[in-house]
Amino acid sequence: MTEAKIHPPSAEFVKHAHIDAAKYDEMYARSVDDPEGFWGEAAERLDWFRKPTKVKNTTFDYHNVSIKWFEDGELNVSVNCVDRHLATRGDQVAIIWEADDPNVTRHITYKELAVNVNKFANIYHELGVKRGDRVVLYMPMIPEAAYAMLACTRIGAVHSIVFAGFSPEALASRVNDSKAALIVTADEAPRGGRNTPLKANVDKAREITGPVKTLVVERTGGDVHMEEGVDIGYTAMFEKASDTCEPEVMNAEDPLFILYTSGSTGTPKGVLHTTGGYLLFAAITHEYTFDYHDGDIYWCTADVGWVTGHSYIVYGPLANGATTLMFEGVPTYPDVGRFWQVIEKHKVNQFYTAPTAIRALMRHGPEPVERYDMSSLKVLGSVGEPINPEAWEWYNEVVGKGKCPIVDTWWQTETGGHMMTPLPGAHATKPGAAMKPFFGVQPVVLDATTGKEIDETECEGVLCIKDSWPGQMRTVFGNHERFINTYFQDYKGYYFSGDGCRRDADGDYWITGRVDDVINVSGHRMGTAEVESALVAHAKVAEAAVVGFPHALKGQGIYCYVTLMEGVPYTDELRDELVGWVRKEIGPIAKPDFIQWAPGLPKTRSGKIMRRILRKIAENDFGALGDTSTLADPGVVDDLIDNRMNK
Ligand code: 6R9
Repeated sequence: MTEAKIHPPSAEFVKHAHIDAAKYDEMYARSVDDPEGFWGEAAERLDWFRKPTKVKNTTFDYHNVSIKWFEDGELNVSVNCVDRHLATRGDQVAIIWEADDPNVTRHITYKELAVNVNKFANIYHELGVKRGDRVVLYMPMIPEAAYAMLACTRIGAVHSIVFAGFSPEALASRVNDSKAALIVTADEAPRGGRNTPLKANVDKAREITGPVKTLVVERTGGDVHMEEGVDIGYTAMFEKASDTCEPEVMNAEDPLFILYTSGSTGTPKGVLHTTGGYLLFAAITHEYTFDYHDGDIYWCTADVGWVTGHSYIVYGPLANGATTLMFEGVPTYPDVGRFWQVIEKHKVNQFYTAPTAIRALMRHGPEPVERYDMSSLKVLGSVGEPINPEAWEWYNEVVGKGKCPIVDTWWQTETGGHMMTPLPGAHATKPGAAMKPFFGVQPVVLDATTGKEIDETECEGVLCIKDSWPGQMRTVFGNHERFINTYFQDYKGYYFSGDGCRRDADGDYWITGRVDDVINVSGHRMGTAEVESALVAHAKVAEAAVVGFPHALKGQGIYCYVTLMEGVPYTDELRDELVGWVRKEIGPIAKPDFIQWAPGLPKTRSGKIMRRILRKIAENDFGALGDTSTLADPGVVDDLIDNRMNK
């Protein structure tokens, strides 16, 4: 392996940074040697109704996994993200909203945020939502999405956001699983000049779930069906709602939100985060990873439907009293310069996006970037998937002009916040490396077969975490056993991330991608099992196996092997129909890139599909199929290769 180019931060950057190299080393050592002391002090950055006297009470013991942080502390998230800033920064902008239409912008100050959140909370009360109830949000990227989240926290309700790109079917299964008391949506979601019919999707979802009360924010004013007694218009409620609502006193371990995410098996899991530890971890990582300073303008391009939007558009930045930019649109509308135009317009200082967006934009060359003034930028961030060195270099040179440290942040829905990332004033960066653990995070590399920790500095294996950190998920909603089996069973005593990683000779970490049956399509996580179960739900499909394959833009694409029912002919029309079917069942992000007809699938004698072989065939890598002798019928492999070649 040739050693990567190393990019140290400039002396000027280091001088103003919160954390330099020496401080990182000192703080990191303390965070793992004395977690109680480190996190106990860190917790002082939050406002507590009752300060915690206990800090950490956690065990990864397979038989009784239990994670509690600050367990006797009491606080309220909306107080931390809104009220406590009013005295010092009430007139400072909290949220800059940039609409899909480039001519529409809104600035919401902390004072205005407070009014909106309090009113929204009173609307919930009015609709009968109580502490502990689940509220599903199916929303466009509008400030009301942030109000809806914070208002839940104010009254102690638990939000569960469903990404607006998910289908009615996917929405229905999440509404049912969380037994939601209320859905909050909008009439339509404008994106890239087109409107997604959110309310109509809710109507379809309710054909499956039965009537669930729905609050409808009038985003476009488009014509939607409003059902008497079930659907409630937002504006009318808002106008008459009082702007003061007492915050609920929450225990640090009370549930804050559920977010469904894909795993290697079964339906998506409801990842549950709680109040104190999550908020602290989101806030501290936001400040240090982006080297956020008071007055900076910070922009994360994610959607609030993903964990990145939760932690790094809403909770982390607002807990820190930051100005956070919320963008409704897409990077290519009205043209491919949109990101850069927004950076110039709002003088963005920290910019956080995904490799898939960078790859899509770099295809258009430097010119669309050079049209705009990028001089406000100080730190660039990357998240969601491994960033290839070409995209990293382009991001560094064309966008950052070689002067902005790039923080490649590795983390997961389950981890609540950044787990490994360079800190911009402390570490030199290497294109494609997640570099160093964040404070309190103890990564270990395990040998996949023995499950033993590898001690050598330079190594490769599966990435596990040795001990708990405050932002860790606490359970799978309604299914603690599934939580234990998914994350603590394969490697006893550790949290298993599902990712592989390499540690280089300097001790820096490189994420190599998933080692399970999860694929990453444009930074979106998807279980191959979900796509398979959508396919076999089609009347003409007997069996399906789905794998990821390398895709130049999306990182990974979706490759499906499909066996049809006896006597059903393999036709191009049916192929198109199945592509459309999966799209409808799950949503556009799950649209298959390839469907290959498979008269048979390679299976072991015990009937297990050998995906390793299917992955190789999808990659056109027929030379490295490995041992096929354990297959029940080795002949199916030749058939699949023939089919692949003849496509
Ligand atoms: C935050 C988020 C988590 C999975 C994770 C890994 C991949 C995320 C990455 C990265 C390499 C990075 N991933 N960040 N891989 N480098 N900087 O994306 O959460 O949607 O739960 O996905 O994404 O495979 O396990 P989530």
